[in-house]
Amino acid sequence: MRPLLALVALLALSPVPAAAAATTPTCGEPYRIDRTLPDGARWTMCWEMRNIEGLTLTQVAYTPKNGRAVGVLRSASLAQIQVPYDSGEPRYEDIGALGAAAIPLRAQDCPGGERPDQYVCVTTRPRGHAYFKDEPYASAQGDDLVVFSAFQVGWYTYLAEWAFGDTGTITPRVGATGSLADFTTTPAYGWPIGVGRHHFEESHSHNIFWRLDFDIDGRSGDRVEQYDFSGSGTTRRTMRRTALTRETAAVYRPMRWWRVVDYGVRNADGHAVSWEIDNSGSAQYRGPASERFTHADLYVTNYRACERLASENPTPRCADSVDKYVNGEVVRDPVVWVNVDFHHVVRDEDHDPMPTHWQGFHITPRDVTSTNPYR
Ligand SMILES: [Cu+2]
Repeated sequence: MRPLLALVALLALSPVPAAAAATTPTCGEPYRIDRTLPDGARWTMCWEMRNIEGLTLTQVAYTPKNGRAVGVLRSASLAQIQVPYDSGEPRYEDIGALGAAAIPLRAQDCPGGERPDQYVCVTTRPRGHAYFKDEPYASAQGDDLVVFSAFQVGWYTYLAEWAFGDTGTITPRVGATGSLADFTTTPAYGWPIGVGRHHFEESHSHNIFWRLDFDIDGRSGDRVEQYDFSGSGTTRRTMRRTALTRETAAVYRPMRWWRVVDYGVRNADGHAVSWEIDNSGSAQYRGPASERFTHADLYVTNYRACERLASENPTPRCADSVDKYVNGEVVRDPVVWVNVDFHHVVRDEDHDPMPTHWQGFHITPRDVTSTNPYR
């Protein structure tokens, strides 16, 4: 091998490059979050309260215990909350000015944490067993860094939460609480609450979209892949990888997942660093033809600054919804849009104040470290 090629090969196989400069957040106080969890893993990022998207996290980087920092997301935010009622009307699109709807948090709303301003909570929360085995005995507890804000939208309070695990997991979720909209309907479209069968509350969906601009150690080299495992009803399962090289509207199926991978960034085993996306927790709401943005569970688009929301996109000279962002472009800098839907069939328990119902998805590191990240 010629020296230059040898050097290139060596670089390609080296562990996550020492991109310390690229993974140090450029924001100052109070917008900077830098938290080392009890086991030694570290997350750094910046937060901002955008007028449209509300809580937005940028420059998100993960440093495994005893490892090097790796950039994960350039930005992450909510991209729409659509609330269509089962009778067909109304059909709310709740994101438009989420930043103005932020609710001030009291100390008790941010247990054990800090409020860098009155609308944001940064705290650490136990996650249960990180691992546990008997022979030889080994056991540890895991923790998450949690960043969240609350928003008042009509009757509902939405809790927008991001949990960053010491194992590198990212769990975005939204809780809906507050008060029911109190739409009385016919038995066909609702559920009786109150005494007897006189008052039917209308069923509805909360269709939530997240926008994730992945940048695995910088903008270049990120690819999105879809994995499927065929063989239902047979003894064998075979893996099929589909590279999503062009913009895509993808539908969830059992045993299907996606990952964002950068083949130019490798762990100590020489495996490409990637983050896997599991969107198996959705009710998969599909609206009418006029709401095509609800017709897929995960969209991959090439980065465009003006593409901010999944529907009712507010930016001039830009398409209106995520289904239209998908127009055959080659994906060089992927943005992933995740759609998770919850069908809320109201219960007696939902009387005011309504208990929180949660929906979200999981992002899991795949080959970011070459071994158990706790080691
Ligand atoms: Cu609801």
